[in-house]
Amino acid sequence: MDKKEVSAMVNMRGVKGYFLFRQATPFDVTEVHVNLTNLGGRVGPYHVHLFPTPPMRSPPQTTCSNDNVGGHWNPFGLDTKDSSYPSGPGSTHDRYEVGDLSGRHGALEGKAQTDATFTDFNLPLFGRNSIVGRSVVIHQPDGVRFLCSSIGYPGEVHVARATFRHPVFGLLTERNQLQAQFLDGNMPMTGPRSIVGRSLVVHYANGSR
Ligand SMILES: [Cu+2]
Repeated sequence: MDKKEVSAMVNMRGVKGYFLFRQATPFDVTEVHVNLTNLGGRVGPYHVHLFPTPPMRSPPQTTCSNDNVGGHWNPFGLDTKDSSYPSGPGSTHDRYEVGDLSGRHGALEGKAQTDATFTDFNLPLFGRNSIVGRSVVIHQPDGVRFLCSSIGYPGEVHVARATFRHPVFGLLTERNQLQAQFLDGNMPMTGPRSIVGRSLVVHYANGSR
């Protein structure tokens, strides 16, 4: 099985940087690298949320809304309101929601920038609980959603952009990416976001079908 490396590029509200996630096999820990600049002390908690950001450009408050990216990724159904839920870092990683990155590793309160690496025992890039294809949301200290970015394969997106001038190669690359998403189990088959009964349309870069 190949090791996985995915990232979420951040470029919103003046904040620039990235989240990098690496996991060698499903049985290894995940390495998280967070690099963010120009935070200006404006943010605090951050999490993996359920869905990727929408493809159309819109203001951050719409892009990161609950309708678009959903709530925290919490496949084991932990209750953050329960008195046993850890109030900060220091507990074993299985006691936090999978998506609760700042719960396990500390929030960004008061920071102007960060460049940190964490080891995470509860952040799978493989299998049905994978975070691949979801999004990272950074909140203001008061909890309001501030910015967000999808978690994906940076190399493939780059290749797709580079090859869309040649329609045939563009289509092949797009198909590879869709297959990768299917393998990660990120296409919901049940619930309000289910893909069942919908259609798949592959567009050219200029928007034509
Ligand atoms: Cu969040």
